[in-house]
This record gives sequence, C-alpha cells and structure tokens, in this order.
Amino acid sequence: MSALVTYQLRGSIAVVTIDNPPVNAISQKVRAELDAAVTRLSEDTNAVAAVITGAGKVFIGGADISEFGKPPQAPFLTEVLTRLEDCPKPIVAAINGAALGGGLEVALATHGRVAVSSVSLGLPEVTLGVLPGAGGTQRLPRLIGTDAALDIITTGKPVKGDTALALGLMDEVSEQPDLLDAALRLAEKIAQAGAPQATGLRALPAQPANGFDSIRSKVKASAPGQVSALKAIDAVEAATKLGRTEGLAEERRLFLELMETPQRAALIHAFFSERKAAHQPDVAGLMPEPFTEIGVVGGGTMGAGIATAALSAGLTVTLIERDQAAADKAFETISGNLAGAVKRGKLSEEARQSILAEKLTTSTSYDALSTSDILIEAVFESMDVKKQVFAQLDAVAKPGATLATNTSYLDINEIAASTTRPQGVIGLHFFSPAHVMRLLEVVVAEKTSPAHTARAFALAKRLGKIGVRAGVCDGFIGNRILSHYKTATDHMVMDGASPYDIDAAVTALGFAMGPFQVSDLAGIDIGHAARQRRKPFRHALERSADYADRLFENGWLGRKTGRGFYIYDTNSQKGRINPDVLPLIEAERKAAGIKPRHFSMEEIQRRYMAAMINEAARVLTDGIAQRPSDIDVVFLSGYGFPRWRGGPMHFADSQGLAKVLDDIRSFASDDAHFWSVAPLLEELVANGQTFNDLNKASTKDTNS
Ligand code: T1G
Repeated sequence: MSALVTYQLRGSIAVVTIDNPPVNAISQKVRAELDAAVTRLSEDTNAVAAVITGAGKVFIGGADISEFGKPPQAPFLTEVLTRLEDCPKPIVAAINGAALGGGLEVALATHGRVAVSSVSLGLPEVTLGVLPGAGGTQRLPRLIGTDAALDIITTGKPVKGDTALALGLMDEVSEQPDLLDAALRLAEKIAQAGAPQATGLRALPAQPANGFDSIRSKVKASAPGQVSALKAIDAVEAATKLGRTEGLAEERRLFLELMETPQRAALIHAFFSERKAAHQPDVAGLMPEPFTEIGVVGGGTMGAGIATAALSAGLTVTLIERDQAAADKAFETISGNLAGAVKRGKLSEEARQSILAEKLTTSTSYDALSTSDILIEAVFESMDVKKQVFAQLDAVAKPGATLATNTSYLDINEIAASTTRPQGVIGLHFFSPAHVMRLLEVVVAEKTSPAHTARAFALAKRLGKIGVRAGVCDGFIGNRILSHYKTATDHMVMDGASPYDIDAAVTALGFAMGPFQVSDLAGIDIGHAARQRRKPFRHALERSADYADRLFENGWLGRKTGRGFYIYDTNSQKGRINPDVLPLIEAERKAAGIKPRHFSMEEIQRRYMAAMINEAARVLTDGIAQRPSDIDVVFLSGYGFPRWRGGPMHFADSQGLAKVLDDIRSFASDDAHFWSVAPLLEELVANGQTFNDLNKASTKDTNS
C-alpha cells in the first residue's frame, strides 16, 4: 500500500508531505502515518525540525468526511495533533493550498505557518453539522483572539492567506515556488531559538468583547434551527475557562454529540449530493471542449445577470440587444452588478473597471457572436421569439458552438428542432439573480450530445454554480415540483388556511421565506402569468384557486408596488400583513360555497411537504431528474430549503416514506390534488426502500 505521508530530510529539516488525492483528506491511514512521522522526527538525530505540506493543489481538505457516521478509528486527530504540538522539535506548516477543517487544525497545532496569499483557510465544520473537533476551538482563539476566532468558527467561511496574516493566523505569506524554502527558513529559525511554544498551552483566551450570549443571539438569528454553531460557541467558551486537556475533552464531547444529530447527516448528505450531481453516466471521462467566450442574447435582468456571472468567472462576454439604448442599459446593469461584488469584497474596483473595459462587449448585431463558444439566449418567454433568436444564432454561431436557452419551462426539443444543429442545443436554466444564485439546471434535450452536456457542466463549475441535470418537461425539476406544492397551498387557503399561517408554518420548517413572502418578492404578476399559462393544462381535479388574481387585478404586485400579501413601508424589509387580503379570500371562499376550517401549523407543514415529495417522486419516474439527491440539490440551492434538513427527499426518508404515503392518502379525502399518488412512492414503501437506496444505486452506475 503506498504511503500517504512521506518523510524526507532536506538538510537537517524533515519535509513531511501529505499525498492523499484528490484533496489530501485526513483518513484513518493519514492520521496514523502523520502520527508516525511526528514520532520519527522526535527520534531522528539528523533532524532539528520539520515542515508539513500537501501534495497537489490542496494543503489538506479536512477530515475524511466519508468516514463520518462510521465508528471512530484510532488514532484520533485530536491526540495526533497534541503529540505534534508537544514535539520538542519545531514543525512548520507550508500551506500550499486550501487548509480547511482538520487541515487548518493541523496547521494550528504546528509551531509556525507560512501560506500562499491566495489560499483558503477555514473551519467549515458547522456547515457540515459538526464543529472543529481537533483543537480548532481551543487553539484558534489562543492564536487570533476570541472574537476573530468565533467569527471564523461560527460562519464556517474561509479567509485568504493575506487576511490570515493580518489576523495573526499566519507567520508569513510566500508565493510559489518559494513557499517551501520560506517554511524551511522559518523552521530553522524557530529551532535555533530553542523549544517551540505550543499554541494550545498559551494563556486562556479572553472573553469576547460583547459576551458569548450576544454571539449566540446573532447565530440563532442567522441560522434558525441549526445547532452546530451554537455548540461550537460552547466549545470556544470552554477554551476561555479550561486548560488544553480539559478544553480538548469538552470540544470532543460536543463534537461527538453533534456527530449523532440528524442535522449532521443532512448536511453531509447535502455536501456529497452537490458533488454527485456532476456525475453523468453519459459524459463520464469526456473532456469538455474548452470555452473562453460567452455570447448572451438579451440584456434584461436575467441576461445581464448571466453576463455578470460569466465576467466574474474571468470569461469574455459579448451581449447583444435589439437596439443601442437597450444595449447601453444592459451595460449599466452589469456595471451595477459588479459594483455590488466590489461592495461585498468579492472583487476589487480596479478589477471591475478592467472587466468592463476589456472583457465585456455589447452590440446590436448577431454577427458579434460569431466567435462565441457558448451562446446563451435570455429573451422573452415565448416559443416564437425563442425560435427566431435560435434561427439567428444557428446562422452566425461557429461550428461546435453550444447554443443554450435560459427558458424556465418551454420545450427545448422544439427549439432544438428549429435549428440545423440540435446536438448543440441545451437548456441552461439560471435562477434570478443569475450572478448570485448557485443553482443551474442543465436541461439536456433529446438530441443534445454528451460533448455539449459535458461542456455545460464545465461552465457551471467555472461559474461557481451547482449544475443539476434535468430532462425536458414543463418546469424541469424545481418549478415543476413548485407548481404542485403551490397548488396544495392554494387549496389550503381556499379551505380555510390563512396565507400568513402558511408562511409561518413554512418558515418554522426552516425555509428562509414562506410561499407568500416569495410571491411578493418575485412579483404577483409572475404568479398570475404562470397561472394563465397553465390554465389550459389544469388537471380536471384541480380546483380554481384564483384568489391571488384578485390581488393582481387590484394592482397589488408585491414588493415592486409596495403592497401584495404584505405591505412594505420604505423602512420595513419584512413587511406587515395587508389587511385587505383576508376579506378578499373570504369572498372567494363564499363564492365557491366553501365553509372554511382551521389548519394547524403541523397539518400545513405535512400537506406542503407531501405535495412536494409526491411530485418529486413523479419527476424521478419520468426521468426528469437522475437521482433523488439531485432533487435535494435543486431545492437546497435554488428554493431556500433548509440545508440542515438535507432537501425534500432526504427529509422524506427521515420522516419515513410510509408516513408520507399515509399523509398523501389521508389528504386525498378532502383534496383531489392528492388523488394521484406517485407510483414510485408506493413501490418504495412496499419494498421497504428509501430514496437514498436509489441514490446508492445511481452512484454505482455513475462512478464509471
Ligand atoms: N472528505 C472526503 N472527501 C472529500 C472531502 C473531504 N473532506 N473534500 C472533498 N472531497 C471529495 C469530494 O466529494 C469530491 O469527490 C472530490 O473530493 C473533489 O472535491 C476534524 C471533522 C477541498 C475546497 O469541509 O471544500 O475536518 O465527487 O469537487 O472543487 O475538525 O473539496 O470527485 O467523488 O469539492 O477542488 C472539513 C470540504 C471536513 C472541506 C476542494 N473540510 N471540501 O474543492 O474539489 S470536517 C471541508 C472542500 C473536519 C475536523 C472536522 C473542497 C475543496 P468526487 P471538490 P474542489
């Protein structure tokens, strides 16, 4: 078995390299070999110090998450790092790439740290439902202070090497190829100064400036329902009261408690599901055609957002509009989007200026797209308009170019058939704002070739988005399922539930917003248009629930008009209940001859989730989604589903599919929407299977 940790003397300094592709994750074998390397160092009479570094582009990507949920195996990282820290010879970390979770904890246990300025350093454990469990909550506050440590630990957000230097987390920043030499020099210097100081044995860190409880309140507000960050605060508080040994023991206790929570299982499921979504059986191993130039047709909100996303990823963009005024307006929108990135510290002002000067071209002529590698149309949602645009793209695009539509529901097979190159036509369904939302539904049409599919997923990764493959149908994955739980919501309103109780019930599940708050945000006119469009296809059993059309007719379109289901005064983001809505709904119920009844919060939640899961099961059966976890990824990254619940399919498994099926059957007694149960759901329950069983089967066939 090849070594995962090598030990090589450079003069009198041992270079210890962790080489466990693809991210040097700390598996049991890595822990054991790192432990052995530290022992070897302390016994090696030819060595006065050591430098630890990572092979490849990552320093250490953390503990091996695939070991989570399995019985812990010695040696435990906490103990390995205490022995490392107590080594009588200094050990310096040469941080060549991302140092995350246990990776940063290894660096914290060393006696000196040198990093490349561009690397990410962080403790993302709370985003996985756990906490830094190998000394991070004890050493980081001792090194950079309690407040700065709490910010890094409770947000899970990484910092770059240069910020780490300013915080005192790094001793030096050095660029490749000098990084190792800089670390060797630092190791030499510390060795000459005598016995190295163990960070974990420094004085107790101070209390946070505003006390731990103020941090707890902030965390509760920012991640309602999630427990990991709160327990991480408890571990840091222990660091301010206990010495290293007791503090590490408390940290371990809290870590193991979190390891057992359903939230940890859900968050790890989300982590791996996002990566699994990129595994496509028909494109495995295909090298996507390279791309550098993106063409965008349409400079409205979506087109400008897509252009912004591509520009922010370093790609060149040519955007065309129907006339110069519209092209200029698109330019201004993109400039404003990039200014937002500057404000958020994601981009420097000079980078913004150079992007606008060198990377963005606007034009009113299709000929300007003749060199684009990927052309994306984001024009009005009308099949005739799309076909006209694709006819023009087909005429000017270079051979091998990918022609993509951003449509959210139109039939892409029909659009492809209107071109001479259907194999190059694909759907790229961005979510608004396109330069912010991580989800990208990659809609693969019947004739789309694997090469263009592979390129679309490479584009998603390049844009920092999560690509999820979808088949062609009305609404693809997310919006198709949304239309069903929205119908169930409408039926509850007509039968007596208040929109405000429904919003409260859905946010109590952990969603950032309820359906009516979303409706106000997106615009009640959007919902109205969707209802008009779907009316001809409305299932005979669907009841008309057009109460929202009454708001539309009153001109109450939501935030954009300051009034919808809620009233938005200038200084109130949240909005207050619009008192005219309930009387309007009561009139609709009366006209329909409905005697309203009460809906408890629990029943609202069960109906909402049952409708979502039922349609999601149909989406799987129809082959619109490849696997249940892909549906989870769609809802986690595009629809505000609480990440610590893992997505609708993981949630269904955790509730028990038999219970979900019982719910659907019981709701069918008063709501025809539940009359058609998804056959897959009945089949899984009959076979005692879960959606995750389908995920495992899918992974087997895509790990090719
Ligand atoms: N463990 C196991 N597998 C991992 C992994 C990890 N830590 N990180 C990534 N992978 C897999 C991933 O599933 C994918 O597999 C492949 O590696 C490439 O990943 C004790 C307890 C390091 C920034 O949260 O953020 O330490 O799909 O596509 O874009 O306190 O991976 O190819 O089969 O993401 O180059 C904390 C998680 C763990 C970091 C590289 N660490 N990883 O990004 O590659 S908990 C993290 C990342 C912990 C300690 C606690 C990123 C990356 P496949 P990728 P990338």
